[in-house]
Amino acid sequence: QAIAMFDSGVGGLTVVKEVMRQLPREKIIYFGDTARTPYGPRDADEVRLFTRQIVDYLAQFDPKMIVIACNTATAVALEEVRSYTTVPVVGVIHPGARAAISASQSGHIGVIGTDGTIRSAAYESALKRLSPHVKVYSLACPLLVPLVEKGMFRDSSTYRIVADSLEPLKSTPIDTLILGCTHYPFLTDPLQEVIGSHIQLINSAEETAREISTILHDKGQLAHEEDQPIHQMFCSGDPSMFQYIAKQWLGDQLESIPVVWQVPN
Ligand code: DGN
Repeated sequence: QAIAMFDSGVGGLTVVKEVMRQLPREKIIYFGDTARTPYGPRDADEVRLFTRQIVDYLAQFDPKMIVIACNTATAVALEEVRSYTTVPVVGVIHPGARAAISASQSGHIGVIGTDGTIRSAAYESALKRLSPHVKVYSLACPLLVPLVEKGMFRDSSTYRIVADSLEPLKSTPIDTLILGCTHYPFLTDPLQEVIGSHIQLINSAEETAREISTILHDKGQLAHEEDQPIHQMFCSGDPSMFQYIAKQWLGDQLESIPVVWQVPN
């Protein structure tokens, strides 16, 4: 049985990479909704509808777990997905919040994400539940996801857009910045350069993969040592850019692991 993961596009591949690293025996079935990206500007009901369609699509593979590798969908649909599925459902917001709380010394934490994620205030509530006195500085950066979907990770215009987007955080006392969108780790270099090396960037993938591992371990469902997974990747739009980005990002792992590329109808 596989771990089913999805995102509005290529962003969730940042979580896939970490799951492949921590749990190399697990089979992954990934769906990127590249035809309908970005989810950030859409209203919550529409994101919940798309999420339901993708979860229904993934159900045909009888996965042992569903990972919502998208902050926007986690923010508005996690509880609902849990209500209509029987397998464990993992989101990316609580793991990211946990990682930020343990990383921050000052308790001043920045969060960047899509409009939808920031509007939902899901990080703020998750952070405050873990540590009530923490101060949260939230900022929507709607221009960043389209750059990633176009594969523009280090272009000079990317640096300019990242600098303009982060400007409002420059005057805050944050020591930690949560990348509250799974697309943003693709932009780690420009983000770190613009915000400064004194600020720690938090990518929720590592902590999310740990949570996946703990749940599977506790349920006795971890893959066996001898399993050789063949991953399956799907996208709803043109697969060429998706495939190009996935190969760039997952490079090393893909050399040793065969991947089946498919586009659902
Ligand atoms: N990767 C998604 C997230 O983590 O919120 C967002 C993408 C989007 O569709 N804007």
